[in-house]
Amino acid sequence: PFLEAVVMHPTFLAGEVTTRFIDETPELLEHPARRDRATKLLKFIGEVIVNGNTEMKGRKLPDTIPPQPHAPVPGPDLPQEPPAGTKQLLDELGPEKFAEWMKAETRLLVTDTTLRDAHQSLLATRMRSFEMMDAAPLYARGLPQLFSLECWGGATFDVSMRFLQEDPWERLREIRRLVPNILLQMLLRASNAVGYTNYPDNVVRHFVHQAADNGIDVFRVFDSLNWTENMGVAMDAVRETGKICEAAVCYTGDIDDPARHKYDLKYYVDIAKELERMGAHVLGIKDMAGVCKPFAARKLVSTLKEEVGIPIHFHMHDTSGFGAASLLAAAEAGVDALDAAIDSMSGLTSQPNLGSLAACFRGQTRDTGLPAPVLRQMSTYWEQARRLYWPFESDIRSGTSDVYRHEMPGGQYTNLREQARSLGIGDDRWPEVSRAYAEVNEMFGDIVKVTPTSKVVGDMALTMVTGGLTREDVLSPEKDISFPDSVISLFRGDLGHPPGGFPKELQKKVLKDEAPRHDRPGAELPPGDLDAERAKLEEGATEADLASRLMYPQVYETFAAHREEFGDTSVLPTEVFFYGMQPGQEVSVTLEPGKTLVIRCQAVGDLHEDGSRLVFFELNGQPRTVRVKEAG
Ligand code: 3PY
Ligand code: ZN
Repeated sequence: PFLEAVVMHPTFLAGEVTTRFIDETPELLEHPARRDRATKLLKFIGEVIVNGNTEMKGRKLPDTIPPQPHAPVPGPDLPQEPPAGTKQLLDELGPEKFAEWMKAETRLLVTDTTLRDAHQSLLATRMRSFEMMDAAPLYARGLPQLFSLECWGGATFDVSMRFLQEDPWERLREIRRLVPNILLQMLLRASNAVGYTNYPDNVVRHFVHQAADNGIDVFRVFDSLNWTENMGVAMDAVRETGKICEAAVCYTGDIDDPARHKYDLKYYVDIAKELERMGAHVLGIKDMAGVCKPFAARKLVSTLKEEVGIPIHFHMHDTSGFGAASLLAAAEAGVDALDAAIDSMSGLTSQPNLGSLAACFRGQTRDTGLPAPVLRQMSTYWEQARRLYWPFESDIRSGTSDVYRHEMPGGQYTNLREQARSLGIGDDRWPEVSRAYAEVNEMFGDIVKVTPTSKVVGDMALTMVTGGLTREDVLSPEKDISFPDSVISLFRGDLGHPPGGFPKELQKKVLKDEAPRHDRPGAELPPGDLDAERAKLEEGATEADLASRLMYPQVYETFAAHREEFGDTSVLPTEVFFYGMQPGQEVSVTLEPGKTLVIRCQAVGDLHEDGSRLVFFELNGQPRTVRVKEAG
């Protein structure tokens, strides 16, 4: 690297080297590790300047690059140190007594979903840790009344490694460090952990323990078919850690619609009781699509309050535009905790509005205790930060009652629209996709649709629309259909079993001669060989890294290679990470507390014959040059 630094130096490149070159260029002798990190980061920034961030390929870019907002500074009226919050209460009481406390609490408890579900549902899960860490101190000092911060799990694990080149574990540890007082919550897909398929039991257990060790306090556990048998391993593992096991029943259908009798009130009560029996500390109602209408929410919550002894936490999406009415109904029916997202990250396919929820209850018996000025400050920050993610925004402008027909989860809706667009199905044909989605659900026997089953239904809907297939075509024994692999896997029972099984005729057609499985996949799968996988890790890797590898072997490898080549790019401000730098622009980059680089982009050179360009920087006042091959 030293020699490389010499030969890449602009003075050297300009052919002006004298014997005193090394003496006159002291930055070459900087601390090698830091120097190496800086060099790698400059290489990455150079790449983005010349070739763009690969994440932005094919996306419409904003006309002007949005500036990086300043981190919100906690006001002088706030305490200097994070005051004690729910985290201290859990540490003191343990999960059982904590659940008792929740039930006895008059305040409406609120989970802020901004750092997980809100951006998963609005911005294709692309929010980087950078903005999260900027906001974290204000959460800790200004909003210690929150029940929890949902900040991890679901799709964020995969997306952070795959698309943002960030280590999800580092994100978690940093949030924990900066927010020591509020419960940190994750979404765990039971046997599917944070993936799209069932994992062996020992892999799920290992993952849960790592999550708890690295900072998670509340695990919201759900199964994508509401098959409680598939939730036991994950729930037991959470209970072993001493953290809060919030087992969730996914809400689908309509308890008030006699035509959807499969999902009647009794269905939910039975599952809730079973989850309580299995050891849940808290019962989650997970309305992933946002189809629990206000009257249903009132009936469901009041009935469950009578039928189960554990506190109830209600989660929904605002896709219909009517979400707030359901939250209000749930609150009036005695729900213990609700999910909402900071104002500027709320609404549409995200959660209902947290600031307005707090305002609505202010001065009432169930006042949330959340202060309006801090909520406003937080919302202003996220409004500015959100502009950086403009290329990931979807084009929807309003709530839609169509959600009651298609029942797509909030996190899937915009993704599927984008997937459809990429297959040449324009927005004008979206109603066909939404109708096909509803039809597929019926053909599949009216199933719960949430990751990963929702993805399977989406795959089949797109197959029908692109192939011009009707429902009769799909069901007809005569017509040959090439089913997506995910559909074959679902019908084989790889994700578990819906109540009453899949429709037999269609199952036969999908599986041809293959017999479906009847067991629980996690029990049948051979245990993961943790020792063998550990041995494949690079030196210095941790158990958390092992968990990443076990979840996503290929994604982890690619991520590790990126780290090797460019270092930890999560330290770069988002404006630089996504959009590169303009000549004359200067940014400071904090490598770690107390170690800051000042990077200035000086100029971008002409295209050389070999297809490369030189990018000229100043690093802490010293010239640095990076050569970047222009992508073809
Ligand atoms: C996920 O599993 O990621 C979800 O958000 C489901 O709603
Ligand atoms: Zn959700």
